[in-house]
Amino acid sequence: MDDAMRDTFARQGYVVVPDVLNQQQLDKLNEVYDQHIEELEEMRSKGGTDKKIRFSITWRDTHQTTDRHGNTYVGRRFWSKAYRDLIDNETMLPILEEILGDPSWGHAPAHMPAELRPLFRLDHDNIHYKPGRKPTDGPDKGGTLHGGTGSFHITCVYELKTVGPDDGGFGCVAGTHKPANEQKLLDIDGDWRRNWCDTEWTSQLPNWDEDVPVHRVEAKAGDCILFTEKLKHGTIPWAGSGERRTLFCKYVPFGMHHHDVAYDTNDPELTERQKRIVEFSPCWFNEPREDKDILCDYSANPALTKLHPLAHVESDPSVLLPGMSPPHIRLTDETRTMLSTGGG
Ligand SMILES: O=C(O)CCC(=O)C(=O)O
Repeated sequence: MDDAMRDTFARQGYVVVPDVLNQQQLDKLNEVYDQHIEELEEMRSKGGTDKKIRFSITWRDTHQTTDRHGNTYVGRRFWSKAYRDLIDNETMLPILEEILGDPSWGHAPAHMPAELRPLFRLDHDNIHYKPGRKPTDGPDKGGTLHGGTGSFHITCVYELKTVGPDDGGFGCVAGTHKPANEQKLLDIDGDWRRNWCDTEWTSQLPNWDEDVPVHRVEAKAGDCILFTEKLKHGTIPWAGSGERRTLFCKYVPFGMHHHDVAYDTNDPELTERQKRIVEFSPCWFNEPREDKDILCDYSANPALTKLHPLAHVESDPSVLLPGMSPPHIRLTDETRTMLSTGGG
């Protein structure tokens, strides 16, 4: 990451990294994507599913997996080599290492030992598709704003087709990854989560604070929008005549649970580095979300909840870059009490 990119990311909470994927990579990704869209169209025509909704293409081959730490779960696989290669894309890898490894950005807990800092993890990934819009299509409401300053994951958004200025897709409220700006948004009267963007089908609240502008983010096929999930962001209704084909890879620092999709680390097609990035951490600085534990059976896998000996209740804010926020260390009340009283 050069200094200009670093400054942009620090100021806006996102940056567009140009030309991350070349034409050959795009062709390979799109070719496999085509096959899955065909399957989807078939399913939809049988099931009568609404054609206009935004959706994730989530189904994958899954396999019973036992990882290096002795945890057993059902793990998903990637569609093809082109998709596996996104896990550790050569351009994004050093950027991810820096932002998830250096606690000054507010993603890695300050108490994480230096040797663990480069060991970020792919927490989960999503694949989004929207068909090109036709004049006969009904309204599209897009999505609500979400994300918040206590988050600690960051996302690589790979565009497989160009997103033009009025097409829609990824949008955000620039700068709201910093608590002072987030507060300006929270102070706006009205339902700013829903009414954040002017489009044919949605409108922004008239009293919007201009200090926190909404950005509609354009990108060429092959660009990667990198954003921090501290930033308020959402989906702008799709108005493009072409398809939206977007891949989201969501990464967390070492030892931080977020959504915790399990991957099949025994997939022989993964390289050693890819395996390392998709496998669960051997011990943790926070604890799993109770509402997400359907993804992985933590009770059967105690190693998925084993705390790192240096786990703390809070991350020291003194290490942060100006204006940034520390990660929220999610812990059960019981663990908090245990750590606060010097146990463990
Ligand atoms: O690009 C988009 O549609 C927004 C994605 C989003 O909201 C997310 O990844 O959390």
